[in-house]
Amino acid sequence: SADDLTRLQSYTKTKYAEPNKQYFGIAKEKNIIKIHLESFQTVMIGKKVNGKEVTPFLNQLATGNQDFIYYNNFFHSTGQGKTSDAELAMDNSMYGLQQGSAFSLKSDNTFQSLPAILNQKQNYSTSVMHGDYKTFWNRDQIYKRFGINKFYDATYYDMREENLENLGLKDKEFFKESIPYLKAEKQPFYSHLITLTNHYPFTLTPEDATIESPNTGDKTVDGYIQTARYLDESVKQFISDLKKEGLYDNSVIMIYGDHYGISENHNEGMGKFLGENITPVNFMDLQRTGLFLKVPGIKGHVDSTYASQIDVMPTILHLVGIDAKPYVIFGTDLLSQKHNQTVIFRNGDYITPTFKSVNGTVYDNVTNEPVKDKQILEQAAKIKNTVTTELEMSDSLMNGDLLRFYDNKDFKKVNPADFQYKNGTV
Ligand code: GP9
Ligand code: MN
Repeated sequence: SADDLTRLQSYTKTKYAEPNKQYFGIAKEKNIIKIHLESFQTVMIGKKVNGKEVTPFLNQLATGNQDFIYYNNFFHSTGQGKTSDAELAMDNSMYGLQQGSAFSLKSDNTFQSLPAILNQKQNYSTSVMHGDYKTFWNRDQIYKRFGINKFYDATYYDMREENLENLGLKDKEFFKESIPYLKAEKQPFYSHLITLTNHYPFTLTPEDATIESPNTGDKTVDGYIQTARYLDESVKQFISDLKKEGLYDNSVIMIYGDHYGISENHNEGMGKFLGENITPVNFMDLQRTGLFLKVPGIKGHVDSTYASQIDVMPTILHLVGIDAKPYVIFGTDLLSQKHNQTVIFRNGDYITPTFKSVNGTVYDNVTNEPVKDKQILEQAAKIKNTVTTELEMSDSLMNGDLLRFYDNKDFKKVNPADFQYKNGTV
């Protein structure tokens, strides 16, 4: 009801983090290119197999010496909706559902999404590109509610058999064929490119496998190392093409992992690869999926701020010079002095820069041993309450479709009938 909306708004208002004056509007009118890395976990950064780096290109970006800010304590906020939950969090600053995928179950809801706001406030053209068919995850329905103008799905790409691997188009081919579509977008554009090859069960043809298998005895982990390398090479190729085509300098570029690729079922193989025993506590440490952010006018560096996917929308809004205040947003601007560093997971666990809560027990981040200090435990109990409240708020927003009651003078209601995703002709 409208009362629930009022409750929700009074909660999100207290979380609002005002923009950092130094950066507000610094990326005004820049293109925004969003590169979604399927199943990428930052534990791969710096790792080697027989002396060879798994992700040499991303490793360079992660030094902070390139143009990118590397957020090394950036986590995913996804649940059962996997890729779709990551997309939801990034574009709406909210959580997925406790069960199932909001893309599938809540696609009739009203949203006030980042793409729609960018389009309404600053005339951005918005698009998604992906080498799979448009109905997967119900994307062709929910994207209309997000106000996404164009959806370049598999029908826009050369899907001949030799170009495919696992669920769809191979990433290198996908990025190559996406370049002309990007060039054709009216600037400034907001374009979201979703990769696919680094996906369970992590298969690859021998020609595409350019790093040796680590031979952990677990096929999934072994495959993951090789598809992660393939992903790394495909991103390298894409960034170099963006430079060639003159799309690099005038664009904000964000690169992020969507969710874990290696589940608890593979703790043994993963543990063997990492040379450590994986417990439920350090499994949380592996939920870092990373954010690499290039903003024209901000020098690359490493930033150890704790954050998650829900923090991206307010960050982008402020970078292009739109105040996040009038919107219902759970995350906080990464560059704000008031950024909130408690990272909330969909299952109610959380992590802060110093301690984490896993399944109700609080652990120290340095030792991963249970915390005994009373003061910290008291602090942790308070945080746990906020975590519960926040997830309840997000659920009530979703389940009550609360944004339909929000008459926002800074937002024109999106009419899904205005959007149609025609098939491509490739
Ligand atoms: C499919 C893709 C995979 O189009 O984005 O989704 P996932 O299985 O990772 O949720
Ligand atoms: Mn995914």
